[in-house]
Amino acid sequence: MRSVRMTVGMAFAAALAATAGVVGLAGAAGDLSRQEPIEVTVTLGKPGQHVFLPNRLRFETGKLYKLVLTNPSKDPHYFTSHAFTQLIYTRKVQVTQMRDGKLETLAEFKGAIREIEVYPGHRAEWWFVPVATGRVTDLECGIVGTDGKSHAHHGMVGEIVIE
Ligand SMILES: [Cu+2]
Repeated sequence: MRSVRMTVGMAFAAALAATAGVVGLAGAAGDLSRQEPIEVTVTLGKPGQHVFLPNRLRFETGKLYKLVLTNPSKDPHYFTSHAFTQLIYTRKVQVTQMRDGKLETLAEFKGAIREIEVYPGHRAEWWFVPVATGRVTDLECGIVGTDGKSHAHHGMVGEIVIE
């Protein structure tokens, strides 16, 4: 008679598989876009200056981020980085505003997003999960001012690192 020997590791794996019902699900993290978001705020422009504040952003794959884009300046500004959009999964974009001391949502957009323009005095929230690592340097605002030069030319550029 051939004896069946089960190691502790095998027993643990079998128990996990029994709990999960399906072996392949034992280590799955579930819906990554449904976790509590990590809030990151980027200010677009400040009086007399076309800049992203901060202009170096860092994210990690697998985490849900709520990137809040606020524009306190008197000009509209873009948050544009095509390379960045290739490294993330967008859950939604929301247009929000403060009313009577409460943040209310005016609109919500779902699907792939390529760039966001925020008008003076307003804000938008970009909810996404980075899915690939990389360093991109094409973050810029392409709006052209009355001087015929783009905001990017005046320094409204930035870098995004996903680790
Ligand atoms: Cu701009």
